[in-house]
Amino acid sequence: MSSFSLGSLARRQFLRIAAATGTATIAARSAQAAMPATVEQGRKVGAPLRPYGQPSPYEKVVRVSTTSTPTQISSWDFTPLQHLHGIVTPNGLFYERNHAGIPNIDPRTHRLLVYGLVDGARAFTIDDLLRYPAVSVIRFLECSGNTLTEWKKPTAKTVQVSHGLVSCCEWTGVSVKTLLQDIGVDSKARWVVAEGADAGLMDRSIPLEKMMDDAILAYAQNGERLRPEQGYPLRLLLPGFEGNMSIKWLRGLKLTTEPTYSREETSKYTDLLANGKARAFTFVMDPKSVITSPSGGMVVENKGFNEIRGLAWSGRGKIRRVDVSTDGGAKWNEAALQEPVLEKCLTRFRFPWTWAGGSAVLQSRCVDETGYVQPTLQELVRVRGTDSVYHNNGIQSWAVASDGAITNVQA
Ligand SMILES: Nc1nc2c(c(=O)[nH]1)N[C@H]1C(S)=C(S)[C@@H](COP(=O)(O)O)O[C@H]1N2
Ligand SMILES: [Mo]
Repeated sequence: MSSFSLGSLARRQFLRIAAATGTATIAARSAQAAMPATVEQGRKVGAPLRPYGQPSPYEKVVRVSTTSTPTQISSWDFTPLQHLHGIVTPNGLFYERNHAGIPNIDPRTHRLLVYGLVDGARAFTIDDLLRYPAVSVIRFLECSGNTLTEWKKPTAKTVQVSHGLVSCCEWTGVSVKTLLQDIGVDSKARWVVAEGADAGLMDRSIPLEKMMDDAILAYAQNGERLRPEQGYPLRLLLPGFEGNMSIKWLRGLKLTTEPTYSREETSKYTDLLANGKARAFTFVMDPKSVITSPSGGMVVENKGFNEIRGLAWSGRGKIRRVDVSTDGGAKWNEAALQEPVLEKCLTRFRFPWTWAGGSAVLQSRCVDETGYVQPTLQELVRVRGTDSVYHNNGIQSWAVASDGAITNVQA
């Protein structure tokens, strides 16, 4: 038995090739460079290089915007969840929620001002922030208004419109903790007011504890600098908290003793209960899941094997388990979770379903690592009433008719 290293194997292969062709490699290479490109006869030459790639012209997957705003001043559009794969949302399909349009910000003149209860206010340029140690995490972002149309009756035709105000990407930036520790925080500080530079005057009070835990000053998403829609050149990212608090086009962080009670945390982004009181500061996005395929507007074409696919996420941590029902919640079956299963991140689940051809009601229900079980809509309504706008994480039902057509129902 002879043993040899990888190096000697490669060398032997090289010698064999050189012997077979009877030429020295160097000579062959220079002859190749002088030759024009060869085109197989009868074949059309393909498209030239592009400096920035685009999807295939056969793929028509796009965001769709809401029809319930009268102007584009306040606007939102939905991620096409039913057409995506895996857990990462491509940058061009990340959902958008803009209260006053997308500002055009020159990163050379933009500043982040950190002031209030700190050891000396400081203004940072984007280049300053790029010099700090960087962190990257894959985290979902969900508008707490996601699924707001579904409180009273099934309304959205597709999962894109019922659940598409959630997206997930790899965010890169500076952890807020690193920056605040560098500046020095006054021991009296408890809250941080984050301020946006758009015309919408978005400001939200965030517990200092959250800021020192896992908040990020993000300047990049999925490997490239933020898209203007996502807050270019800088946004706050508060993993697991309602999307509204992840202030885009971030220009200010003010450290205070008390929350500010801004418009966005009093008149808006509170949850009116049936007794006339409102829940306020409902920061964390509770566990939620939805079947994305097959889902509303689709048609199940084949009897027999169909894979049920969906997404689950929790603002409290990792998804521990997802169950799928095909009979409106009478019987539940455990779905497989696709790795990686990360905290505060979309988790893909799959369930092998054999459709016999009759009618069915498809549902998914998730449990996170804290043991929280996703409620039915009825359970949620019992506690919250139907005057709430935000934080609808109820179980979604899709009815499959005997012809395979799928519609949004409440089961
Ligand atoms: N400055 C600013 N920040 C903002 C908003 C905004 O309109 N202006 N919208 C908020 C809301 S309601 C949500 S849900 C998220 C949406 O982030 P996205 O557009 O990147 O998906 O940004 C939040 N941050
Ligand atoms: Mo939002």
